[in-house]
Amino acid sequence: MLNEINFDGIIGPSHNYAGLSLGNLASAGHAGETSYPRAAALQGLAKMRHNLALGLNQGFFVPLPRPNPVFLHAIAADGREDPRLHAAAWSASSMWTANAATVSPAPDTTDGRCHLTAANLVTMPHRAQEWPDTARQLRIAFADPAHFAVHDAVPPSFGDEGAANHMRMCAIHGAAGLEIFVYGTPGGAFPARQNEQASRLVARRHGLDPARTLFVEQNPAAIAAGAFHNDVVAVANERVLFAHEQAFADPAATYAAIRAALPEAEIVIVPAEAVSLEDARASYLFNAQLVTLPGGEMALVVPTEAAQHPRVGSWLEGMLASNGPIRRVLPVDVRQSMANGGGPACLRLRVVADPATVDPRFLLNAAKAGRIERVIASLWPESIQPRDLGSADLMSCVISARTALLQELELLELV
Ligand code: SUG
Repeated sequence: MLNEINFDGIIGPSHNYAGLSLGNLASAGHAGETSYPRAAALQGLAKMRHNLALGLNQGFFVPLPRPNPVFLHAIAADGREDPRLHAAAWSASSMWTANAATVSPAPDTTDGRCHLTAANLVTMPHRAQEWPDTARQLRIAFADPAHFAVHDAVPPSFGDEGAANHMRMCAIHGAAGLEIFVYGTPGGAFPARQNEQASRLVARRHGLDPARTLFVEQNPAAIAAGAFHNDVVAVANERVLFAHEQAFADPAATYAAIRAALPEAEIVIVPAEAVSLEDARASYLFNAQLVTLPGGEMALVVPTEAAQHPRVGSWLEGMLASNGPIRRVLPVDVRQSMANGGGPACLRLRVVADPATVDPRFLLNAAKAGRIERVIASLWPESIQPRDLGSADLMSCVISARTALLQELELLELV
């Protein structure tokens, strides 16, 4: 049976704060700080366990090879390069699997298979190196050609950030959906990472029905306020869209187009007078996982920062007291990822599929979570300072930690 599976990125042993992402104010604000990879990965694992305990399907992807030898070779690294360029080779940014790919589930596509296109992430050098290794992993996890088609990234001329700029609305996960691609227009203070042509190209490749596909422009003011991805200001699940009033360039036309394509749509709009774009960016209210619990109720899995934020917290209380479609708010602590601009929703890629068609090595259960935890707790570095990046000791530590994880998960073909 088709169901939503959330694939979280296991946070890699080289997690650090090098401040590499222009326009991502959390990344810039924490540049140079000491990071705690072990705590980070345990926080990510705790979120996966939290969602598993809710009765949701949970999968994971393993960290990509870091420092990336292919990237170090490509930049002719010899110790004289810009330290930020060197740090890029060490970035653990593949943890944010919402940027791994765009996913169109089988009911939406002409050939009745689930299509995944790896995101090229070309706007940021430290992220642009991810996709060949991501595609390799996707081709193992979703290897069954009767059910899945995995595509390489779109040409680098068109920036593509994957599921972070894509939403899907439908009556229930297994039914045909409305796919909404959200792109940015360049010219603002910060990069508009998602290019419209990339979105259109992905939709054509996936064989989507134009009558059930929308292309919507992000509000340039949201990007300027630090919402470098659409998922910092909006999230959708089944018939519900939860969005900031200023998420889209033309909100009224966007809501009308959604309602025309999906009459049962319910749109929950958070007004700017209650929660400003700045509050949304600082609290990551919308970078939440909006999920349907096995009983049919919808829950919003928010970062603790959102629940504790004075205006956002009281808005959430008001929402729960009203009779809206979102019935529960569940905070999770992913602070180490948050400090690099990655909330609960950044850490997961949603795939609607029958779990029986996925390579079981990528699916989580309680016993496997325990095994992953033991590897992280014993081998992930406790802390990293950006100046440690490049040290031979740290290099052998992060490489052997990742290899031990792959061995534990019987995924050594990804070494
Ligand atoms: O691409 N941060 C990531 C955060 C990605 C969040 N994902 C979603 N919103 N879906 C980024 O900006 C910081 C890395 C550093 O600065 O070292 C970073 O890459």
